[in-house]
Amino acid sequence: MTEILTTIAALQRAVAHAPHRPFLLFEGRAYPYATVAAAASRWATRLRAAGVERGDRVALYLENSPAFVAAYLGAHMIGAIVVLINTQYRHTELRHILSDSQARVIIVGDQAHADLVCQAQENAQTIRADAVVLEETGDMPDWASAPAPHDIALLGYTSGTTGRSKGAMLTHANLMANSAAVTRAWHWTEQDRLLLTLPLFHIHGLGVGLNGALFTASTVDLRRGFDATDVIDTLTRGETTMFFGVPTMYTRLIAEARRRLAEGAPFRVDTVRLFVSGSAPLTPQTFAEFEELFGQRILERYGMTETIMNLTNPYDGERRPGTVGMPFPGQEARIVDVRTRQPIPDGVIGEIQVRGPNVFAGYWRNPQATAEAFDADGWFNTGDLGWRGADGYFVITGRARELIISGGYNIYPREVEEVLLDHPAVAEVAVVGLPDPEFGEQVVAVVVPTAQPRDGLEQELIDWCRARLASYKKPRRVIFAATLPRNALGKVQKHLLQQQLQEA
Ligand code: MLC
Ligand code: AMP
Repeated sequence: MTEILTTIAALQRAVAHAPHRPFLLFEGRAYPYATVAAAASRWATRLRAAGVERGDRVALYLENSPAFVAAYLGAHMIGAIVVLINTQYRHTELRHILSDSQARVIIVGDQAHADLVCQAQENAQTIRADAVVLEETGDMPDWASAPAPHDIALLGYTSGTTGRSKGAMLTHANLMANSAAVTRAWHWTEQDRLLLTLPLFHIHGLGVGLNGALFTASTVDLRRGFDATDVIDTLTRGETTMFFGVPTMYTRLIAEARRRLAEGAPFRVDTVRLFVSGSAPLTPQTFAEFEELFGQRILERYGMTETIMNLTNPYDGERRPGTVGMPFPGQEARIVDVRTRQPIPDGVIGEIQVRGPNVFAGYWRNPQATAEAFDADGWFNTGDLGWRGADGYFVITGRARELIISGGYNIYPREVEEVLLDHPAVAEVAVVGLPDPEFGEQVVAVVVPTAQPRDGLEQELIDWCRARLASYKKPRRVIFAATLPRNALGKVQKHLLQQQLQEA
């Protein structure tokens, strides 16, 4: 069998092999592989007409839908680079991503999103997702302009400590090497049906979920978003074989299962052969409660936008709570000293480094950040801390970079701090993450005000952030303080602040 090295080669294989098999199920309709390929081809034509050429950027600012998938593959059909944008992003994030990626076209779901795009970038060329018909078959896809394996397929914007996110360049070969590894490790076949409620604009939903299905020519039961009632109803109907989610989704499934049990309303999940969790740490408590209620051991894995999937608990062996398992087939991982970046013995905490065909090609238009991310032997510094046990299981213990993960979404304190500093009532600010029972962590802002804080200022600052950034980045609490704890160099000591707030 020839090796599949681009998304379009995977699509072509699926169409040749199983044209009538549903690729997507969405809101009561089935979209077979041949139909999605025909719709992608119409998108390719539409994008060409808009002036998009090979290597140009096409941004998707779209909710989950078959149109998202058709536009994604249509852009790839003509060798364009897809830029992923979270639909919660507002002016600050949009303006940066659109200008940094220099997207030629932005595909939007509705007028409200088109307006947000135009406010962020005056000359943006937007196309509505409904501009292209999805349901028809008929046109034969034009495979002639298909991309090459080392062409860039995606820019996934993700950030470091600067507050400005960077576009991680994932090639087609990266995407498909990752899908090959994931599908092998998790025994994913064309018989599978994945219930996918994760957003397609991040790597968990797209790079693991959608691409894995495309690679195996299997079926995705796609939802607009996550709803615990709908998920348990769907699993009970008995056709789903896999579910992937972030820990917050599992917490909500546990609560929903308890509610049903209390009401004597039965549910079943016996057709599901695999539940996977990732994007944030799954607590051993959630693991145990889920096993007790659903009779299944969640498989936890670890990934990143830059690398897609890195480490996984075994499918057949022991799925050990509190660990993220071992490297996927064909990949490597090791622990190094945070300062010297030299390998250190098992059991000692250091930074996790990874290497393999899944690892991205660098940051878009940012050679300096790219150079800092890799060592001379091609190991990528993940910025995550952990240790490896003698039996090969990795444990993540924390992060070397400042990052808050809330419900599987990343929040960079610096980005929120910059927005708060623009408010006239804020003199100084430090944003930290505190433990949260539902989202894992929550955003808290400690503000030194310019004057005695007036009534209602806390809510005003929260609304200020919500108007400028994705809503999930807004502080859940604002605490006013006279000063911030700083070290001798003047740097805010956030660990002290976190400690004080947790003790308070
Ligand atoms: C939503 N809200 C959140 C939030 N999600 N607040 C904090 N943290 C979150 N994660 C807020 C909204 O801003 C809004 O606030 C309110 O909740 C309702 O929004 P919603 O969209 O209706 O929420 P809901 O559907 O319940 O979302 C919860 C969720 C979602 C868990 C389903 O957060 C989610 O899909 N998370 C997955 C993210 C993901 O895919 N991450 C993978 C990244 S890739 P208001 O005030 O405006 O009403 C990666 C690599 C890897 O990390 O390893 O996978
Ligand atoms: P992103 O930059 O959005 O791709 O998020 C990637 C980050 O999510 C990683 O660097 C980790 O910090 C975190 N992450 C992903 N999976 C896990 C996991 N299973 N356990 C703990 N952290 C995780």
